[in-house]
Amino acid sequence: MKLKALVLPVTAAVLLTLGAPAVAECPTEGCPAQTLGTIESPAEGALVSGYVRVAGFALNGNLVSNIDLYVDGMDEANRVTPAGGANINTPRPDVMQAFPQYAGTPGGAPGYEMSFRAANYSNGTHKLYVRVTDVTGCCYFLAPRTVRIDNARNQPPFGVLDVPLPDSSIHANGVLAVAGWALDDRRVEHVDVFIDGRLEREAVLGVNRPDVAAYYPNVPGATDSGFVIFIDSTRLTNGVYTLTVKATDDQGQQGLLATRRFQVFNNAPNLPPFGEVEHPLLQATWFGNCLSLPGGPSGGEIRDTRYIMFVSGWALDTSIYAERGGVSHVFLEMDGVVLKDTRGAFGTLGCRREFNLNNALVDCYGFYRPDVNVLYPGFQQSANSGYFFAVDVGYLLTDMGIKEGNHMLQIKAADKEDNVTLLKELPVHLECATQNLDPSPLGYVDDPSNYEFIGGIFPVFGWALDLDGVIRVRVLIDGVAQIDAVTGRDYAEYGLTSPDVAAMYPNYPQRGNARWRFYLDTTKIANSEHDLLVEVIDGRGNYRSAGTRRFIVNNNTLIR
Ligand SMILES: [Ca+2]
Ligand SMILES: [Ca+2]
Ligand SMILES: [Ca+2]
Repeated sequence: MKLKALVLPVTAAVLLTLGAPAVAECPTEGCPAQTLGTIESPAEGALVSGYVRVAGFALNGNLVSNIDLYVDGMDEANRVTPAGGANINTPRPDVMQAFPQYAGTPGGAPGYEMSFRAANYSNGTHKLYVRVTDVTGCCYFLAPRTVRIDNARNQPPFGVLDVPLPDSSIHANGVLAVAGWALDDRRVEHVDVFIDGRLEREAVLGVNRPDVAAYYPNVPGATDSGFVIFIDSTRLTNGVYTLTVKATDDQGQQGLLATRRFQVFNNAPNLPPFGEVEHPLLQATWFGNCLSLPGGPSGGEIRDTRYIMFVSGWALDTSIYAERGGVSHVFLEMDGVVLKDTRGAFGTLGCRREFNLNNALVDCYGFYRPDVNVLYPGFQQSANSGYFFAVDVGYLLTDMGIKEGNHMLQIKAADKEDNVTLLKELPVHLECATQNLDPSPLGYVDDPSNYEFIGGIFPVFGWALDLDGVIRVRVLIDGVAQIDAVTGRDYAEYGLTSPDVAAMYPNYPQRGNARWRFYLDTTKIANSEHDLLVEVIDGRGNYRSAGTRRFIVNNNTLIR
């Protein structure tokens, strides 16, 4: 039944393509005989205004290199898309289901999307033409579309709902993620999420979407057009629901972004917690003072405040019943052995004040996280979901008997009924700073965040410290040193203010000006997942890694 519903509109689209006009300038020799495709949006005869989204799919088996939009004619003068101005080769599982013979071919992701500005044309009837060019140079036009432009009309907001996918079910932790983007000819005022017709939540606006900006280049605000909200699905009984997302502009004009069916099937009354580990980065070096101070300044597990390593992030739990749901504690393990637990002995709250860190609260769960609260409204503890551990590596290496070298750090969260989730497993390297006379650098990447999608020339921000002093900070992508796209140097601009770093690491030189900036040209690296390694050259001339950040490049690349 579901398959049939998908096949019908696609088959109708093929029939439209057969009526497309032939184009003299495109070679036909050696080109695939069969082409498929259509302009799905706007619909035939649609009344349009503002920024008109033109989207559909095109397929001839080859990888598409370019898709161009023409208005009122097929000559070069009628072309409206700038070079690379269309988002192409996007996945369309529904189309692949209808045409399985193309699955696995280079052209197997046949979606496209672009836009034009209606105000550039007079009111009245206009014709849209879409030309598809593949990597072999073969090209063809899709059947044209007629639209009516009315520039006096306030355009309803438009956009795309990226998740949930159609007919999907909820993730195992019970969180329903709703995310996409919305644009308007004026300004998107709010985006509302409805479940079975009832307003559930207002989404958070302003999420960075460089990919949207790439194919809506002349829409102000496209860079920050993303929205997102997370909903606790355990508050819904198991079953099928309809999700509706609407955006409203500053004049009260409403636009429907999407309607989706999704299934709630929470197979246990109490699901495990979820969350994020923000510090440390992957493959960070953790170092400490291994000289056996008799008992240390306090006799406790924090002995040398110059070498404190931090672990931080947030954790939440879905819950229908307040007495059962909720995070009870977060704990750290090294190679499977518990190092620290926010729950103290006999189930008491382990949160404590550390004398050697100006009585700061450490090894705690429950720190104020307004950012998490905004994204996870209605979840228990979401305002106070932060956790924070302070680890003295010298104490681990001397008193706890852990050996220098590579280890696995595991950060876990448990709920009130002891359902445990591994939030993250991070390889870390432990060493004694006192043995090699080269204390390792400390560093962090503030932006991009973990697994963030970035594009274009992206300003990477972070900070770096070293007890020997920081001379240079270099950025390596997948092991290759990068050149700053603005300065042309092979190192970052260092010395920007960092009061937050100074507060955490009061004993380090340059702590107040430890931030760096590096303009990364992401167009020179492939559209995929990459590792960004921060390398510090210190005052002794040592080159050392300060940690790795994983991110995803998503550029609208043009292959002509
Ligand atoms: Ca509008
Ligand atoms: Ca739970
Ligand atoms: Ca050093």
